[in-house]
Amino acid sequence: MSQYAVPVVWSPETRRHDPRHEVWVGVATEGTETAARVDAILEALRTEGHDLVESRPQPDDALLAVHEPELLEFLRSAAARWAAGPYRDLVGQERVVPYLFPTPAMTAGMPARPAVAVHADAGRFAYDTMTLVGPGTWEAARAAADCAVLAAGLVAGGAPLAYALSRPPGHHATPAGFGGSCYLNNAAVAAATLRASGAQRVGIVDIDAHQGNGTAAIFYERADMLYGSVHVDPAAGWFPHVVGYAAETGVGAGEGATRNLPLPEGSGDEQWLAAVAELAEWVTAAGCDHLVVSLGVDAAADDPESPLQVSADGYREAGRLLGETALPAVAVQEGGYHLPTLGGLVAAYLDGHASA
Ligand code: SP5
Ligand code: ZN
Repeated sequence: MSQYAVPVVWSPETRRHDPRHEVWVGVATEGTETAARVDAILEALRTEGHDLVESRPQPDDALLAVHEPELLEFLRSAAARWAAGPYRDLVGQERVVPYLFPTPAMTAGMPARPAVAVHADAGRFAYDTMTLVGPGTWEAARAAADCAVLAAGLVAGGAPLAYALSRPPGHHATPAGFGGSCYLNNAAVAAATLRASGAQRVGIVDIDAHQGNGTAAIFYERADMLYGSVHVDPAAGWFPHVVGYAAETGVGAGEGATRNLPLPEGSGDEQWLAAVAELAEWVTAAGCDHLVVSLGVDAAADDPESPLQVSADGYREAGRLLGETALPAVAVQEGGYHLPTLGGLVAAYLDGHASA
C-alpha cells in the first residue's frame, strides 16, 4: 500500500473518443487505445484507495503554450466537416481518415493551398493513418489535456504527486501534428502549467515503450524543459521510426536538454530500470525543480504494442526511482493496452512513487 493516497484526476468525457479501426499497413485493425482503458485504470486505482478527482474544463493557455492554434482548430472542427458530407454517407463511416499528405514531396515549392476536403486537409496535421478523428475525439482529447492541467495545478498547490488519467494519450502529438493515437500533448500541457505556476525547470521523464516524439519536438530548443525517454529502439523498426535516436540531444538553447535512451527489442527490468535510474539522476543533476512523468505502461511484457518485457515489479521500482528524486511530480497516462494488467501496472508505478 502506498504511503499516501494519490489524487487521480479523470473525466468521463475522455470515454467519448472511439478509435474504431486503425488503418495499419493496408488493413483495418481493431484500435487498441479504447475507452475501456479508462475504466480499467479507474477501477484499479479506486481499489488501491487513491483519491478520485473529477476534472473540469480548463482555460486554453497551457494548450496554446504547446500547440499551434491551427491544429486545435482542425481537431475541434474535423468531425463536423466530415459529417457535413458528402463522403460520410458515400462510404458509410464516421471518422476522418487522412488520405493525402501534402509534404514537400508533393508541393515541391508550388503555392499549395489548404485542401477543401477534410480527409485531404487532415494530411496537413496527421502524420500517420492510424489516428482517426471521429465524433467525440475532440471532446475526449480536450478533457484529457484538462486532466493534465488540473493535476499540475494540484502539484503547484503543494501535492507531492498527482496522476492525470489522460486518454487519449498525448506524447506523440507535436506542435502542429497528431499521430500515434495522440491528439493533444497532455504531458507537455502539464509541464507548461507547472512552468506558468512558478516552476523554473521541469524534467519530463518518458517511460512509455515508444519515444515521445511530440514532447521532444515541442521542447527541443528549450533549456527550461528537459525531455528524457527510455524506449524501444526506433532503429529496430519501431514507432516513431524516424526519431528517438540517442544522437538527438536538443538544439540552440536546448542543446543537452533532450536525452534518448533506446533499448533493444526484448529488454526487461534490468536494462530498462538502469535507463530509468539514469534519467532520474539526470533531471536531478540538471537542477529541475518539478517532474512530469509520461507514464506509459506499454513497456510491460504482456502489452501488444511493444516488444519490451518489463514486469509489474519493474514499474513499481521505476516509481520508486523517480519518487526518490523528491521532486513534486505529475504522472500523466500515456500508452498501455493490455486491459487485464493495465490498471495493476499503473497502480504499481504510483505505489512505488508514493512509497519512495
Ligand atoms: C501512446 C502510444 O503508446 N502510442 C503507440 C503508438 C504506436 N502505434 C504503432 C502501431 C503499430 C501497429 N499496431 C498494430 C496492432 C493492431 N492494432
Ligand atoms: Zn507507447
